[in-house]
Amino acid sequence: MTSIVIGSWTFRAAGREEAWMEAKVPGCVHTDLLRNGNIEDPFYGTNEHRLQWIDKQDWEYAAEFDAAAEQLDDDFVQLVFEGLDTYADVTLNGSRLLSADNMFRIWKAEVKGLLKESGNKLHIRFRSPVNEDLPKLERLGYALPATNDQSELGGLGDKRISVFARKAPYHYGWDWGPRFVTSGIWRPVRLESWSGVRISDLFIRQDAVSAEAAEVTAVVTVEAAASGPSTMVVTVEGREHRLEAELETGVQTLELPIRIEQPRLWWSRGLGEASLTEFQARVDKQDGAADSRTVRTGLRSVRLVRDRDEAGTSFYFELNGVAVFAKGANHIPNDSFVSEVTEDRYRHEILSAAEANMNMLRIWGGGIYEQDIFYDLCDEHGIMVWQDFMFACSMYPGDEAFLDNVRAEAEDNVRRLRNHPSIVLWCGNNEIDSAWAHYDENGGWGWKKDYTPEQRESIWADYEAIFHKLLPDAVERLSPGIGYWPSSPLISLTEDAGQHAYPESAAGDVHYWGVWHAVEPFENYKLKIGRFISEYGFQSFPEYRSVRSFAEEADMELLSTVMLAHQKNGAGNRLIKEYMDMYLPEPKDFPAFLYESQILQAEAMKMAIEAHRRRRPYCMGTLYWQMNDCWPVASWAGMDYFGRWKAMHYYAKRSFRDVLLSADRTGTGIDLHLVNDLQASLQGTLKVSLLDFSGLTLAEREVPAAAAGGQSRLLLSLAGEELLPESAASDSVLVTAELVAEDGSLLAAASAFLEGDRQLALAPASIHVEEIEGSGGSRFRVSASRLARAVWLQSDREGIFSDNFFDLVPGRPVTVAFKALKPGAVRYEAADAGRVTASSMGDAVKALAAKG
Ligand code: BMA
Repeated sequence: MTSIVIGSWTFRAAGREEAWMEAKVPGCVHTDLLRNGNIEDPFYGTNEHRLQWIDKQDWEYAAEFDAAAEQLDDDFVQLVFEGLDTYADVTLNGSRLLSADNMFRIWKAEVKGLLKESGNKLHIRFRSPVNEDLPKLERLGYALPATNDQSELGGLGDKRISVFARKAPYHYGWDWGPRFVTSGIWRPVRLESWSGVRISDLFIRQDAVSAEAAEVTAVVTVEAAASGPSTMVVTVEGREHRLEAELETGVQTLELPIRIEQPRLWWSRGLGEASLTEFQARVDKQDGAADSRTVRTGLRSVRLVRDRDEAGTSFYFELNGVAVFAKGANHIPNDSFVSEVTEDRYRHEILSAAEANMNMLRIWGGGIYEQDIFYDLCDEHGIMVWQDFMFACSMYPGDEAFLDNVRAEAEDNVRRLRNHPSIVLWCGNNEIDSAWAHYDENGGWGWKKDYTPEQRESIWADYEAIFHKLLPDAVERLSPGIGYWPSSPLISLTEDAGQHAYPESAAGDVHYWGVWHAVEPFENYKLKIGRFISEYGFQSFPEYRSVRSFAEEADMELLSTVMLAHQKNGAGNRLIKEYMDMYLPEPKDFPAFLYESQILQAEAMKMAIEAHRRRRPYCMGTLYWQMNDCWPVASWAGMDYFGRWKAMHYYAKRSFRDVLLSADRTGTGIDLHLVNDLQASLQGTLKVSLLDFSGLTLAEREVPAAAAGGQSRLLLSLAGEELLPESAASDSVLVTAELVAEDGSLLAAASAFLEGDRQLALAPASIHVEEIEGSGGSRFRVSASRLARAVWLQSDREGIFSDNFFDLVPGRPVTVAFKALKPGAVRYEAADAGRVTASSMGDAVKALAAKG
């Protein structure tokens, strides 16, 4: 098969006869307009509001290309469009090829008869998604709920039309994302040709995998120009497996069972190597035609276990027979303009997940089915993927054309992604079952109230057709063995009120938003624990440097127009302030406020993550909302749009460690827990100290400590006199705990204060950062003469520290390393941090600044 990419394109507004401008494909209209200097940076200030005209307009893209002689001679020639966003009419040399209506599908057209040797003219007209879908709303006669669709901002009043388009839902705005309803060619366009025979798909179906043997079937889709005898050989790990087959003209599937003894298994990070195995299939026809194709997969068995137990029903992933505690976050697209996400940005994201000890990411249903590289990286780094289909927080139409479109979308994507060992679950949608709450009159988000009983039944029937029938059928047919979960969150499909999840459900997965949306205290994270918590979160601001990318100095206040434009969750900025007044000392200025907002978020998430992990095995998964951002904004993300780790990402790295010592301030004292996510058991000594803020040891204690593989246990409860001798003041002491192995190595550490941050006797820091000689600016010794709370190290180069936002105890200096991603590299490498400065909470507090 020969394949060339059609790479050189121009574009212009349709129907205006303006000059053609250079376009970048893959790309979209917004970024093409920006590159040509026709619009200003969409992310800057309030520019978003002025760019809403773009989606009311049709756009045209054109390319001229030559076809290689051998392609013209081939039996079959196809144009393959991997992604057209969204309503597109395509012509080649004036002849109509196809009309597309789904961003998530792969579109193909036979072009053999139309192709010339040179000067082929490919033309795509993108019809405005707004003009296209408004009539569909008219025709339906009533609106469908679409909570996050920012139609007003788009100038459409209350006409929320996102649900009619098979297009990334977040393009229409979300509670962390701007409204940029793009159009364009968002994935490559290729000219593909072949003669004789070709392998158009190779699927390694994993029928039964264990440590003894992997029984797989190579499912090979073969297209033949003519019938005739052939030999297929599948090579894996140097061994050839053969099948003689009589091919028919056209498309057929050949299946070849293969047994691999003692396979190298694919494990998620923390449990073992993420070993990958390559399979090559080759078909040789007796008439001389031949083709081959290679795929990479990981051999593993995976199962979503939902078994009844004394507490309810379990919900966990079993990988190669081992129960896995899932640790990670929810992923959204890395950019409002998805084709702007370079491979290095993907590398940074997935490496950041692995570096922070995660083993799972949920690709949330309001974005896109991700690019191949996302899954490749997850495969390589042992990050399991919970894959939503792209439906979120809305009800969808269910007419036949819509269903057919969704079916084709599901087939394209499940087929494209099914060799990735990282994908452990397909999930129908985000939050729709619980938002509509069909069987609970007063449940859900109040959507049902707007509809007559007939309308309700019809809307729900449409829902069931997609999420209880069409999507599970596609997964079962195309990726057998991988679990399907209809909606997140959900208890189970009981078809009664018991179906819809609530935060304390003892079955299914839960989303807990009482903290944040319902302004409940952080401490409720310790109470509202489900079997698998697939969402919970707390907002913060990006750091000062990132805020300055969209705001001027004059905009730097919480309720300025620009800061509010970069906060998409109505009450968000006020909520951050409210919680800060509850938990942290008042910051001295706006930069200090930004910093404290990050500590606030990090402390909230630490409380949640560790509470979830301590409840293992009742709870077996914790995925916070949200991993990343699609533009610079105040949001629940742990790393900002520029990939800069917020305090939260560093905190998550500590709280997700496979061996965790967790210090829980209970109200009466401090409990020390040990959580062991490893398969092997642990043994050691727990060394506990009480220190004052000058570093003086006030009390010490040692107890033996052990935990079996996969166990969480309470090691020690400290209270009363034992915790705090009369001579000491609770506002200026901390408890440190270390788990030390028999050979003296440190297995885990934790610390806790006896009071909240508002009560602590903090002081401005005098932190000493000393570069370690010979480290080329990549390693530092950090020390303080008095306790420094939440020490923030800042470098003037981009990169990550091995640790940051930590409490620094006098007499206990720490060494930190600085690493960065080299372009094209697959891991972080030691790098020169440039100038490094350090500050702490004591420097941010208003009362202390006034004194100083
Ligand atoms: C959950 C997510 C998103 C949303 C987030 C914060 O509901 O599924 O829809 O962005 O909460 O509100």
